[in-house]
Amino acid sequence: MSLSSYLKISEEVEAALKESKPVVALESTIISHGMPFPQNLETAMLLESTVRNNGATPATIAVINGSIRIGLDKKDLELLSNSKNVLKASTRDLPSAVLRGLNAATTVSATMACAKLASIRIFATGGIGGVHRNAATTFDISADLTELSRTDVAVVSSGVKSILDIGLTLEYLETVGVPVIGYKTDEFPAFFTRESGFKVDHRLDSAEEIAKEINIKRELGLRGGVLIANPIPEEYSIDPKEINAAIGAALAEAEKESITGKEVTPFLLSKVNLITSGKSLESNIKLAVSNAELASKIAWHL
Ligand code: PSU
Ligand code: MN
Repeated sequence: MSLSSYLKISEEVEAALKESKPVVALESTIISHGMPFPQNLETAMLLESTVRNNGATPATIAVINGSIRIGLDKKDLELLSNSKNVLKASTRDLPSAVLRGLNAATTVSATMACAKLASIRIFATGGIGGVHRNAATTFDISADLTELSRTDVAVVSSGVKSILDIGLTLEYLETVGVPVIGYKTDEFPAFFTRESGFKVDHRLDSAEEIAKEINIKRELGLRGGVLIANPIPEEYSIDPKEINAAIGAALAEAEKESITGKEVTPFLLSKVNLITSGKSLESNIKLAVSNAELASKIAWHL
């Protein structure tokens, strides 16, 4: 079977790719496992319109009935946002989701892998997965990092949540050769807050410069992605004390309930949202929009 029998690219995305117009990939786990309904559906549509308003074509990626879809319609987004039977698929789950004809939302890792198949070079999300705080004993390191080490797709995120060990995540990215660029910042952001206490590898102040670096990396034949860290807009950032208390409580609950494996991240996200009475969700939406905007601007120069 050829690749095209597994991969279905929407007409809109196909046309943009053919004409070498800017295309921005968007993930779907943020919809199915990252946010509650109906805000997840609203956000999925808002991210797509943000990309369009910035002159690029959105390509939300998921597996629908076993077919890898690049560019979804409203019905697909609805299914992902309110069906209980959507698998959370990281890269390793793609072959089985296709084989079994499943509906699966793609994480950052799987979205990168699928974007690559469609020759899409940039992708916007909220936050990526990383090294979990207790990774020394659990070995819980997100497949997002391994995918960044081998797949040539640039990812715009607002850093990582401090549900993770931010320092270890950055060490890991250095080890596997992933450049970490701070957009208008010297500090790696911690998702809800603009600061984390950790520096980025280097800082660039324009979308055009970022695109240049991505292009240079590609022209040098270096494998793997580039991580662009875009801090949450100041007005939506959350007081570090408040958010860290919520994260601490969520981590304690996960431990008490012995949550492991791929359930860990969705569990923590929903607990933090619950504890902050939706405040974290509001920030999450705003930063994702800001990332979609920046990714679109970078896409223009790739
Ligand atoms: N972090 C967030 N929001 C999310 C995710 C992570 O702040 O929605 C999702 C992304 O899809 C990411 C995935 O790729 O969780 C990572 O899951 P894990 O930690 O199981 O690798
Ligand atoms: Mn994990």
